[in-house]
Amino acid sequence: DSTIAIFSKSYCPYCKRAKTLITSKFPNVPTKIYELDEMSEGSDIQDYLLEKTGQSTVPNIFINKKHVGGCDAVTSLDSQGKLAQLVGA
Ligand code: GSH
Repeated sequence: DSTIAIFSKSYCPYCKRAKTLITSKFPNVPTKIYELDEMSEGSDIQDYLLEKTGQSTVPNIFINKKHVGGCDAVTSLDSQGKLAQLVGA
């Protein structure tokens, strides 16, 4: 399993920012990116994520199977120095 899972949409600027932050900070950490707008099941997955996490927006990010939130959440964890700790890197 991947350490980080990012549910994204390919055109979403917040997703782009979050993907860049994570892949540049943790290039060696297994990360799976799902572009929901490019998947036929994308809207079902988004509905499921809403049910599971209460979050309807993308990016919707999980680290070590724990729901973390979106772009704002990872940016703020990073600036508090807590992101690497969650990732275990
Ligand atoms: N504050 C959110 C974050 O930090 O992640 C902003 C995310 C956001 O607004 N995402 C938009 C969204 O999910 C796409 S750019 N819109 C609803 C949708 O695509 O279903």
